[in-house]
Amino acid sequence: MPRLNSSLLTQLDHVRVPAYSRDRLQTGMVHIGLGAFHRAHQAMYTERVLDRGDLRWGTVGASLRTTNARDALAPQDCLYTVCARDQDGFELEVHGGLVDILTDADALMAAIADPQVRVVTLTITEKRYQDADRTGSAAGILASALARRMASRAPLSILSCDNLTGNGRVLGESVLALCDAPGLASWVRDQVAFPSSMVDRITPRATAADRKWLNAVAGYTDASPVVCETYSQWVIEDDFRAARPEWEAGGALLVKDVAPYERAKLRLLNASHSLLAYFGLLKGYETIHEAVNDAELRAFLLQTLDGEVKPHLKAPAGMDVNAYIASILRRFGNHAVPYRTAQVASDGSHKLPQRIHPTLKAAWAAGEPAPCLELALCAWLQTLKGKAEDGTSIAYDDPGAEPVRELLRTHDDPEGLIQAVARETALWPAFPQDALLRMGRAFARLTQNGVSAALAPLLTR
Ligand code: CS2
Repeated sequence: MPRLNSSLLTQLDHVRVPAYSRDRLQTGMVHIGLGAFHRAHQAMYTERVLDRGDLRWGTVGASLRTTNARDALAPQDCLYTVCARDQDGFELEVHGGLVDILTDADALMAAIADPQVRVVTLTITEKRYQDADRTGSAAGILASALARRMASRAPLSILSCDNLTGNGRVLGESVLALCDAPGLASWVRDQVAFPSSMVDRITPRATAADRKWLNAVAGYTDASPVVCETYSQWVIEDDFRAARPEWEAGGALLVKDVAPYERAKLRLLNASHSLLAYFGLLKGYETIHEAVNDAELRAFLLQTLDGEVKPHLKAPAGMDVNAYIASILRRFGNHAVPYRTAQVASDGSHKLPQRIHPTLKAAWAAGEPAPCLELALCAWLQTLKGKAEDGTSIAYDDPGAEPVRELLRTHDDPEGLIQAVARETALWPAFPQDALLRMGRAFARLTQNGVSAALAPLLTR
């Protein structure tokens, strides 16, 4: 079976291929973090711009942690297949906008310093935003690259595409904190924009089964296809210093303030994902679609959103929150794109502060208890013990949760553990004492009697 590469493009049936000539692409963008999500999302919007003939926006991708992306994609001329699937079928598309893949920091800095590049986008995951290491972190690399770029005086826009409240502002602050070369900070403030954006497309890590499936339906091999849902949304703060691709061509929304969109997505969609992941793992579910179809978990989720999240959410003007919630449930039920509970659960120590803590803080500030979300934090703790209710093991990555794992080893008593996590780790915001007492009791019920017993007293319908 042939392998995907440039010469195959003219022979593909039922696969959308670039409508433009790749040899004429210029390099106008750099992307840091060449994972599946970028390729399913921002790259798709860029593809629509290229299709319309604006060929300034070829992308150089950087993947510094491993050479996996380069090893898989370079032999395919940087081409890859996006497989969008849902219950009704699938659509295949080969993207052509990626022109090169860099794996070392120096080459990446040189690319960012190139005045022809006008936009840098990032998908580096939540936890990398706390990383302030001068040489290894994204913020450090950006600061050094900007120091080189300043010589050319070419303005730049740096666009964060991670699930973080105020992602652009957070990134801009960490970059500026490292801009200590003479004159650099003030140049960056004037000439470099850090717009925020809200990104949304469910894109699980592709598996060997996905690669086999693609071989069977398309008749060629692709070492690194992307599997995602058909739905996609991108809301971008319209604050650029230099030219940018007209991503509106792919349906992106450019707005003055993305905060309401980010909030709604993080507190409704991502919070729901995390909640289903932790309770789902405890109940032995491997995927989100199984968890969302569990009657008890679904009822609990709806009640959490209706009773605890919605009342404290300032949604974007004109958004129908109930319809949005219904669409989340539908999307999560898409078994054509199985999303592993363990993947969503990973890095909870960085995700939950974006997804759940803001609602908890708002509820407590209003003097209202939020027992469902409090129990969700307990479920997270319980999964860190590594055992599902049926005794099988739970394993996922979350290095940031190490302080909690440490406390779990030394505290047997559930109420004492809740107090210790609140007191001794920096992972939770300042919880009011009554919330901690309530969580202690809820955690005791969860650990001693299981998920159903812990949910039952909270379910009102
Ligand atoms: C998920 C997100 O893995 C996770 O934590 O909640 O990646 C989610 O699929 C995306 O934000 C959807 O846009």
